[in-house]
Amino acid sequence: PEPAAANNARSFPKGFVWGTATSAYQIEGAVKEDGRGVSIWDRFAHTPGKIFDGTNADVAVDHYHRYKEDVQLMKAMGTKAYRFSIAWPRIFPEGKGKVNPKGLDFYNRLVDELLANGIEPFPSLYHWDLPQTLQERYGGWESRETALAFADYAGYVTEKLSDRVQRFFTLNEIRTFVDRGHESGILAPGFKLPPARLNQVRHHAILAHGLAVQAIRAKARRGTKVGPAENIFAVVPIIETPEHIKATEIAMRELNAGYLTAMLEGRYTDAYLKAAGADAPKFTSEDLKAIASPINFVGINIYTPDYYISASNKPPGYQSLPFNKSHPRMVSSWHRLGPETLYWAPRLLQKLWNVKEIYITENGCATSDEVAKDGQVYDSDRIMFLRSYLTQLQRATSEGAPVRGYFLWSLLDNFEWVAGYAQRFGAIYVDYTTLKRTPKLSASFYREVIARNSVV
Ligand code: PNW
Repeated sequence: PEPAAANNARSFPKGFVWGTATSAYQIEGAVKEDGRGVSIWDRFAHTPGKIFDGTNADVAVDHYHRYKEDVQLMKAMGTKAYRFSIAWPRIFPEGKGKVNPKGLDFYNRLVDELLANGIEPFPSLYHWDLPQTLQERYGGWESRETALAFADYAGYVTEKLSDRVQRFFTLNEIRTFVDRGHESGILAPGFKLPPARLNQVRHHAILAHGLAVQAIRAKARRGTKVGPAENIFAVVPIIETPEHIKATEIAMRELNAGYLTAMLEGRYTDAYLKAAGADAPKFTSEDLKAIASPINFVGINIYTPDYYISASNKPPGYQSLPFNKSHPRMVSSWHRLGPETLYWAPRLLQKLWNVKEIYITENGCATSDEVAKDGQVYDSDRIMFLRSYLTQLQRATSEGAPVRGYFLWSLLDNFEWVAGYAQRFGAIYVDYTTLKRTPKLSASFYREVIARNSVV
């Protein structure tokens, strides 16, 4: 990448892609329209007791009908890119078999609207809304059938959109939907599986990624680019000395062993297999080859840090640190402040696996936003959050880390999964009664960052 402009030490490389991100179930609503099938999230959100505020996303922020207005809001912020997800059950209402052309029509309209407004579409093919039929018929991600069905769906969608869309993400945050959906059970489908079955779910999810990459190569227009969007463990050496950095490198590889490490190396690490023992996933060497199908870029969602120090005297050579009780956090209880994550994640991807194209596919925070008497939303803490994280990202790019773009999570306040509508991640405030959109102060901040291509 080109180094930062010499005249501004806080600049990003020329052509840096600034965008916002959302996902289908969190914003679209219209869950029964135009032939959309049911997803595991419809089922989960309608199960009493699962969602903190008892809500669901039947309407969400009605993006399905308001997408033109939303594209204008993106444009007003000056964003050049938009990461959204395609709802699998809109395209294949039962996950496979009969296709629903009206479902695809919506994404055709959205893509055209984005392009007409100078915004590059970056779709994800899966953001957790598995067709319910696949859950019932095959046991969802417990079955290889789901991975195979995903690849077929991925091939179909990319064949239709790749005349206008250059880059696709496969699955969003495999770690989150595997572990939180199948181990703690706080996300859909809400299971608490024993280790052997959990490891098999994880294996099928990364296999789905790999098979989808192959299907996209076979079906999409030549030159279509593809990669994952993973919630990696964002490890950080708490003290930046060679000793602690070395330990953090080992931690990066091992913690992500079931996800990115397998995708990038085509193998499970010895430590991963040893720790799993008799519960290790069942797989073939063909599976591993598919999982490691060559990708064009790596997307990473970065929110919260994991701090490490060296423990060179005892294996595995690293030690994770607990958070001090007073360590600042954002509204989400899991969300600790750790801006250095946006420096270290790209540096480690480059160092360990020689990754040549990186996108920050999500970064942002929930804050306790309210509309003030003058009609404005003064989210000063979101600005503080973004400035501190972006400063570290700029540090990475100025040292040559190949980060090509950044997607702020999220464009709009939306359905925050198990938290319902109680946590607001948007740069744009949504009144959930009127669905009126109001750009927050952070939207103005972000507009200035984009206009100057520099931390401001
Ligand atoms: C991501 N964690 O989820 C998802 O991709 C989004 O759909 C979601 O709205 C956003 O981040 C905010 O939560 C995460 O515990 C959930 O570290 C949990 C964690 C990280 C990301």
